[in-house]
Amino acid sequence: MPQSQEETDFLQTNLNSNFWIDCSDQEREVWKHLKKMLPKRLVVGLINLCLMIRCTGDNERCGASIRGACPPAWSQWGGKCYQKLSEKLPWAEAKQECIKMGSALVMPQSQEETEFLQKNMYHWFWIHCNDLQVEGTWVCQDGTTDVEYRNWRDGEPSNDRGQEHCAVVTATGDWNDVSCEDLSPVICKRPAPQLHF
Ligand SMILES: [Ca+2]
Ligand SMILES: [Ca+2]
Repeated sequence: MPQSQEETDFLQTNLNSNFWIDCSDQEREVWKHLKKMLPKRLVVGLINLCLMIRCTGDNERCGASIRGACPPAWSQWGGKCYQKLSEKLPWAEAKQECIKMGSALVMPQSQEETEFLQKNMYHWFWIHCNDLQVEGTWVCQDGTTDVEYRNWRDGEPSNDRGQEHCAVVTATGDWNDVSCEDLSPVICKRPAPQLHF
C-alpha cells in the first residue's frame, strides 16, 4: 500500500509490472493523485473499488484494471478475465468458441497464471499454441500477440506418430503436444476493462 505520492511515483517508475494497492482508508493519498487525473464522474463511480495499476517504464502511460470489472461469469486474475466452457472440444473448435465469445483461447504466460487457472478452472486445458504451419516451430499467442513463455514437460513436444500439433497444460502444470483432434477442456481469456491515464 503506497503511503505517499512519492512512494507511488517510485513504484511506478521502478516496477514495470502490476501491483495491488490495499483497499482501505489509507488509500486517500493515492486517490488524491488519481482524482487529479480522472474525470470526476469516473472517480465517483470508482471511489470504493480497488485498482490494479500498471505503468510503462517511462511513467508516462498508466492503466488501471478495476477489480471485479469482469463480465458476469468471468473470473479475474490481474488484468485478465477468464471463463471455462462446459464442453471438451478439439483445438480448432475451442479457439473458435472463444472468438465467438469476444475472447481468445487462453495462453498462460507464467507459472502463477497457470496455477490460478488450475486451481479455479481446470487441471488440464488447451492453450493457444500450435505447430500446425511448420512442424516443430511452435507459435504461441495471447490473442494475436506472440508469447515467448514456454513450459514443456521433459521430452515434449514429442510429435508422436507425426500427429501432435496442439498444446495442452497437463495436470502437473507443464505442457504436452497432443493431437489437435483430442477433446480437451477449454478456458477463454479476455482483457479486463482498463482505465488509461
Ligand atoms: Ca507437431
Ligand atoms: Ca507429446
